[in-house]
Amino acid sequence: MPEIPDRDRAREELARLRELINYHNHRYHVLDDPEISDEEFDALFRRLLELEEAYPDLVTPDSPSRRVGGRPLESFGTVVHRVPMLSLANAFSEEDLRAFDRRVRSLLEGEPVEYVAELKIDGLSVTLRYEDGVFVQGATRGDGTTGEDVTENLRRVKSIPLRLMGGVRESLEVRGEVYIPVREFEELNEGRRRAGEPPFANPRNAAAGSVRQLDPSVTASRPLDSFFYSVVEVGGAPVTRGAQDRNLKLLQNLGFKVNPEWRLLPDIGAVIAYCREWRDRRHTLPYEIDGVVVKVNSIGQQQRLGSTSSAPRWAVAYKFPAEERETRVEDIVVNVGRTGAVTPVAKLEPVRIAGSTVSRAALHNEDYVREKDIRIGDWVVVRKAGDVIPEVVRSLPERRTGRERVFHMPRTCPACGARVVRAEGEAVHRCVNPLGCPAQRAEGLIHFASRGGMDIEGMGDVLAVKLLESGLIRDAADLYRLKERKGELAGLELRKAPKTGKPVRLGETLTAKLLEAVERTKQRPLHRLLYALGIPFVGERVSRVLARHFGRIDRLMEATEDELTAVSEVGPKIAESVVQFFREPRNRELIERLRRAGVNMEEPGAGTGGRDGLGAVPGRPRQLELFGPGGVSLGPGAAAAIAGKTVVFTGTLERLSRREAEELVVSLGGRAASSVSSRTDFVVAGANAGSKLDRARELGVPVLDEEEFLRLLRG
Ligand code: 0OX
Repeated sequence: MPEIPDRDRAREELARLRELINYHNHRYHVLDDPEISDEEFDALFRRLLELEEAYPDLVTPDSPSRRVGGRPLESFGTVVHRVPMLSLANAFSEEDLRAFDRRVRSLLEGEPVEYVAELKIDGLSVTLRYEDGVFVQGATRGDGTTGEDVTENLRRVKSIPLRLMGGVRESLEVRGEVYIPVREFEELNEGRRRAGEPPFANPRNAAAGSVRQLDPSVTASRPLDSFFYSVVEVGGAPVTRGAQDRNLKLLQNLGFKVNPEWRLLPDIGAVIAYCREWRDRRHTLPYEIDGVVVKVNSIGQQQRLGSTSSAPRWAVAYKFPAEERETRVEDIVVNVGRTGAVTPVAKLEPVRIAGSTVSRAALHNEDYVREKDIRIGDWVVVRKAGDVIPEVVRSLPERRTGRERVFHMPRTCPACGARVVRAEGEAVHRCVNPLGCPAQRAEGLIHFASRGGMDIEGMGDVLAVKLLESGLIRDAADLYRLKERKGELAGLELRKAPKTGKPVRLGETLTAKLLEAVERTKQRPLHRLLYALGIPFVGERVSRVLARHFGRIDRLMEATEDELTAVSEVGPKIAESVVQFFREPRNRELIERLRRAGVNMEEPGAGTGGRDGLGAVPGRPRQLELFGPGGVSLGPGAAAAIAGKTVVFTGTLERLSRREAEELVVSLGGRAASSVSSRTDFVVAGANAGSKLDRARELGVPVLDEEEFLRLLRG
């Protein structure tokens, strides 16, 4: 081992080592073309660490040693973007691309236009600042105006240069995408599964989660990579000249990784051909893309085209159509739902579609299976409807071997053995044993306790099934008597421990929590109870309408079909279902037992009989028109606050149903999206918000609670 030299020599040697290590790092992580072995590289790195340990004051901000170690942060600081990080308008078809081109050319009054097409990397957008050639700050997109300071984490991404190549001294801001390649993503998840940690849903979530770690050493352990595509500021001034193709080359010369598939294209025809090509070839790439970004090449023209409040007019994101994949139907099983509906489900050979693995798809009913001619053992085409729900598009009879089997609905319920019948004119089969069927009772109880219903914290599917199986309860009303059987409840076996085989019991702490949670539900407003009862066709929205109109459950229980259909939004099907439900003696008995247990049966603030609520009363404007849906009052600034914004709701709101909230946003000119992305302007989180809230936090998307959202609307 060489000696530790004196300070001046150490300074010189360190400078040489930094340059050498940064050079070999670039060869390895950016160019994928190393010149030296890993052992040689490690030796250089060890020497750097040794000298820095001897002379800690000689550690510079661009030292490769700063890619390792580091202390966890308490929280991320915020960064106000000097140039806003705009989102992109979408194009979903070739016609949309042509419309984009027509608009661009008409705004540029017939000037010739060239386009740059780039793959749209499905990662996390980041912006980096360099001063005097050294990386000084990295931030997430956040809401486009303000992001999170993730400098220390981005320093751990090996393909991000800590010092720019070519001796650049001017300050610089560049933007790009941090992502995890598919193969590395799968390995990462495999490791997580082995360690008993929950796997990430897709590479993008994994990348976002890894960049948003407070402990930079966790980020360092994740296989993050990057591609850069924008130069936004040079020497403290926005870039207003030049061209995108030249900027991509510049980025490459500065040491950034630039996706090599970009093309300079002469017209929209060539752009469309490029989009088609990548639509079909996207799976040959080692990373995920969700489209193509098309940009006007000339920055001068970009400047003249300008931006709307949210997106540039000079760029568009072509989004690939829903991805379709072929896989095999391993089996068709049936599922017994809360209302006794027995529905077929295809068990599929697992296949990755649109960023997650699909192994099941609902087949709805027997006719659906017959019409699509889906057989057990068939090859089928599968896609995700709206990029979320897996569905079987069609079977591929040409790939049959003769060993496939036709599916038949079982004649008896797989959960209780009772008969399964299909009523005249109905598509679904039902188990005829609503009281005795454990599957129906379990589903009913799970629904009762669900978020939109009575929202019993801590009561998941497993516990619901165990409570029923053990005989501790027979139905939802028994939940309120559980406090009398505390001891038995605490001893309830949930499962066996995987290694020791010992029973895992609910225990006293969870028992106390569960009982408290059950107790709290007594105060829920009527609409939650109505939803929780699981009356067919009465979802969250209708429950609210009914609760507001009738005010008390007794009035609803006595309502006739005519009275019900007189309520706005209640059609004959709902009316018939409600009347039938309350005619049933066992349902009336259940409600009586809930009442005796102390469960609230009134809607706070509602009038009775439709004089005050949402009901359409002749001669009186409905609240909906005076206010927003759900009677939310709208101030003069409401439209200005919402118009053009993309909003995502998550969790349970108290004042509005999810649908009402979404309608409200749309009626004010905004967009209500179902999933959180970097293009979400803000998320409104109600009680028990789940993964969408996590995702919003990961991406730095602003989160409002219900009260703040209502305040925004009131102006
Ligand atoms: C990507 C990507 C994202 C520049 C101005 C609006 C969008 N995900 O790969 N964004 C952009 O461009 C910005 N380019 C890309 N290639």
